[in-house]
Amino acid sequence: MPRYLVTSALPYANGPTHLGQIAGAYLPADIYVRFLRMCEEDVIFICGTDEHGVPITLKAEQLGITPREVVDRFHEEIKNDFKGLGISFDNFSRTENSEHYRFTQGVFLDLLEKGHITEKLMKQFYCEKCKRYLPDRYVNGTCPECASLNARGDQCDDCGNWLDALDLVNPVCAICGSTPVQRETKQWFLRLDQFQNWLGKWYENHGEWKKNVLNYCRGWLKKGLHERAITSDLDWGVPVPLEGARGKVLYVWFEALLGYVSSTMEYFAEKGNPDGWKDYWQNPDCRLVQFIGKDNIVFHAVIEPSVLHGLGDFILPWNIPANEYLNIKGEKFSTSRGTALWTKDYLDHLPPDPLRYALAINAPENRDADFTWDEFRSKNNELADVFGNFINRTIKFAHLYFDGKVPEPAEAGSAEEELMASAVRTRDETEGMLRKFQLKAACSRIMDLAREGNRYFDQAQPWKTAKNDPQACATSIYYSLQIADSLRILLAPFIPFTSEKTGEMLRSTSLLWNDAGKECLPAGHQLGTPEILLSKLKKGFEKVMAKGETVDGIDDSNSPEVPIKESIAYDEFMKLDMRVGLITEVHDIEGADKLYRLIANMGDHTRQLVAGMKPYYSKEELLNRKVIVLVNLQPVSIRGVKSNGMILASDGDGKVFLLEPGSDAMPGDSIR
Ligand code: B3M
Ligand code: ZN
Repeated sequence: MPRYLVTSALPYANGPTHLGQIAGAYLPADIYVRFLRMCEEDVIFICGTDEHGVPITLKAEQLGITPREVVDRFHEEIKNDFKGLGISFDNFSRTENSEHYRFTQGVFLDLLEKGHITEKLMKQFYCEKCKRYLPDRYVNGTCPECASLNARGDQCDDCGNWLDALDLVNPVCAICGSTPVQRETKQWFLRLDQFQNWLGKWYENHGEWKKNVLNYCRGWLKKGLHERAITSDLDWGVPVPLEGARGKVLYVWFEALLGYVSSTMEYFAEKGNPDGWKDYWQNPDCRLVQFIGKDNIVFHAVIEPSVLHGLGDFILPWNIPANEYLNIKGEKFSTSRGTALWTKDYLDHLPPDPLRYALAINAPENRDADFTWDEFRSKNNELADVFGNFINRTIKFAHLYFDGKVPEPAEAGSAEEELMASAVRTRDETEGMLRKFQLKAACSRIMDLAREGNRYFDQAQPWKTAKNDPQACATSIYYSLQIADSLRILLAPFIPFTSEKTGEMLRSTSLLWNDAGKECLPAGHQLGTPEILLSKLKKGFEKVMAKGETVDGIDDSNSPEVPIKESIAYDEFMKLDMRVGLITEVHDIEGADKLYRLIANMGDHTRQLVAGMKPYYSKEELLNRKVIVLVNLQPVSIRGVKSNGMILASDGDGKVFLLEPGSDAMPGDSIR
């Protein structure tokens, strides 16, 4: 039986996390691990902060504090970001720790001993103004591969190539901007050239890897691998464990990749089983899955396997499902460049699951994706409508008509059999997708089941059968509750907090993947109280966030569409008959640019209405929306279209907001 060792790229402790990192390497890994746990697989999830190298020392110089103060501060901040988002690592370590020093220095000496590391003099940039060598990111310039101006001494941010600083075009010192000179310096080199053929064969055995990863690796081999410096002149990092190597540290990428191992060692040492790490890292039945962003492919698919293979008794990555970039306005998020939407800023205003859902369903799995708050809002509202509303109204009905218990169904008809069969198909198909890292497709497929549950509920019309066919009502609520429970299970890897809250409302807590599609809620099972699972967001909510205010969520504006200019006398008001309507159709009206013709489900009938909502709401925003309708009005004809009632809304700041009943109100309910 295979076991799984899942890692996420160790984030540099040079700043808080941003949504680009979450979408790339952390959320996908967490979804995958949660799924494996639900399949009762043996899996451990490992990460930690990457605390050495130029990204840290540059930050320290920018902030005027020491590197240790930088890593201590951001290790905590990053840990809090992940906790807030529910990224469920089994161990979150840090490379600034003695166990990591000991292990990486041991690896260096082992590889040196085996002839995979050699020492030699090399030319390195030196800044005569700053009087210091300029290792990797201390030099900026133009990329020799793709001509991007975003290249740094170790890597180009745009094409992801690992660079030799000396190849940079127009190199400048990253601190003072002057042109550096070249000076000789002694460094130690990893003989990557020795692994060229072996890597080629190894890649060919991994045809199942994502195309973008394989193409990238083959491209590297085509250029030919050569020895690469794995030490640098810095006073912050893991010292090179040799006489005569004063002032030299291990290059951050060489030692950080080994951070996955030292974090696993720490995990087992803390569990009182100091050799337990070997059951994973030195066990051929263990599948090492490494989630990263595409800019880290070269390090995880070239350096790391060469080092682990060179050591001899370590497993190699089983899969490296690297994601593309999540951009904002076409620009890559970047901690060091400070262009980002920070995780903490999001969590200060909104709950984690809407973001998890929005980043999962729009994940940059095979191409870059662009993040916009408008797209986030539409995904948030989709989750609230399609999933949240379904759960809520199903449980609400059980309370309204069956004393808060799962009702006794009649014999399942074809609709019920098809619905449950669809839940089983969804479970099995999405298991296949998740095992192939197609997380986005799996999430979308599960939401299709939620849509199917809504359709079943609407077609069964329990608000009608409650009165005229209670047995049919009981059957439709029974099966809707089973689907609600299956959705709770299937969406748990994506929206764990909401899934848990749903479990409290259903009083059902199994998190076994295979329980989805089964009738786990027997008749008579007592349900919990329904509550609002997810709030919808208004257009422009992010401006409120920018002002640092808390977003008040659902559009529960309590003023009508037709502005009630003057107050209505109480007894007049009491004569108004206001009912809940569910908009099922939205049509344009010939020649009327402000009007829609709407069909509303009023519980026991449907009603045609004309409403001047075109300037304020799109058709999609009106469809399946609950509104409040004034029903005891004389029907009128507007532009030749009969309107049998009026929708209530308010006006304010030149806009009109629809009045919305509580999400648990049902079509036909009277508003009093
Ligand atoms: N610290 C991630 C980055 O490029 C880098 C990953 C190390 S994984 C060993 O921000
Ligand atoms: Zn300088």
